[in-house]
Amino acid sequence: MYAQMIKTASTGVKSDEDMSDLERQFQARIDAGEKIEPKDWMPEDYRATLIRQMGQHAHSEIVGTLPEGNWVTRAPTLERKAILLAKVQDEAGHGLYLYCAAETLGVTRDEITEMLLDGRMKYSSIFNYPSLNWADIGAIGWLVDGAAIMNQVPLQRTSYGPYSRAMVRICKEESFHQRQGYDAIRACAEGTDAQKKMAQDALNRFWYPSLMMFGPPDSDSVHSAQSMAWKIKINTNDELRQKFVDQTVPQAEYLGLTVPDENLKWNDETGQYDFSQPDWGEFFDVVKGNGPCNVDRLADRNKAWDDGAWVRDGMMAHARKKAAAKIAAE
Ligand code: BYC
Repeated sequence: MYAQMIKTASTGVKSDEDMSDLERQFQARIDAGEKIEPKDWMPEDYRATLIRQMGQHAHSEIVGTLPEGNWVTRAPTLERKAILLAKVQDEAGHGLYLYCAAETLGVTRDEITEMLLDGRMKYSSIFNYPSLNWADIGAIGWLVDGAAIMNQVPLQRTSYGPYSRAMVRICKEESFHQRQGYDAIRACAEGTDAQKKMAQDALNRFWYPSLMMFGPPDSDSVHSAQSMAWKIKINTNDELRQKFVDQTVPQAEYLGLTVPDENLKWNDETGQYDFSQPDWGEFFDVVKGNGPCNVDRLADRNKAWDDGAWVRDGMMAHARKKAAAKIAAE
């Protein structure tokens, strides 16, 4: 079961005195803005943090294909179907780059996949919500990919070289995804009354889960301080959530849709929107495995893994045969 518990916010950042010489040299490289490469020395906690975050990120891309894949056969036009299919393929590709990047840290793709399948590793909470109608596909592209870009653009500057380079390509594709989502929901919002209602309903259901994608409030974020000291993370969860709200509210206004938050208000003093926090109780519950789709998502991924076993076995057997033939020829 998907039930890894959230730790309490107690993790501090290692002070200079507590570091070994190697750790101090490592921190100096980070502070100087150098990239860390796979063969460089790194603290074990840095490696573990990256495997956790990159693995979780890769799993999110793969699990994220499920709510969208659900609508490929029911897209309203051939053009929308072709676009959605290409987008879903891109997301699967992002998962693959990230698995490859994670493998440079000494973990295999099979190992981290198994950790997803038996619930030891997480994926983004957002994908435990269902996609109920076509406007949800617009909302996912607009809001979910919009939140993803907000989080991922700074990750292009993350300190681990392979992760940073993977993010450059991923961000280019995500920005196309966000636009296709906005265009799909715009078509609904400008359509018949029924279509407009569908677009509003999608915004109502996806708004707060999208805000949750940035992680718990900074006061409850266990990893932020150390991850930011290591430049694995560049911004805090709350900073990115605020930027997302500031960027998205005018987009909703342009569509003629209402963000489902009575407290949403422009604040002249801060130059930002004031907004309501999501229900953090719901977030922690979803992350523990109790969201509307957790069981289905993991069942789908487990089935895909089991159904694909013969392909993996066949490819391994072929690779062994080729290697043996090469040795025999030498
Ligand atoms: N869902 O200390 P914190 C996509 C966990 S893919 C579930 O703040 P951190 C897309 C967190 O793991 C989007 N769990 O953590 C794909 C930790 O638990 P553990 C995925 C969450 O790592 C297809 C605990 O809560 N993007 O966009 O410093 C189609 C405490 O949190 C969530 C990435 O993965 C969550 N939302 O910060 C469309 C980006 N939030 O591990 C779109 C890379 C927190 O100790 N990841 N938790 O058991 C990150 O930037 C960071 O990992 C996070 C969390 C900001 C997500």
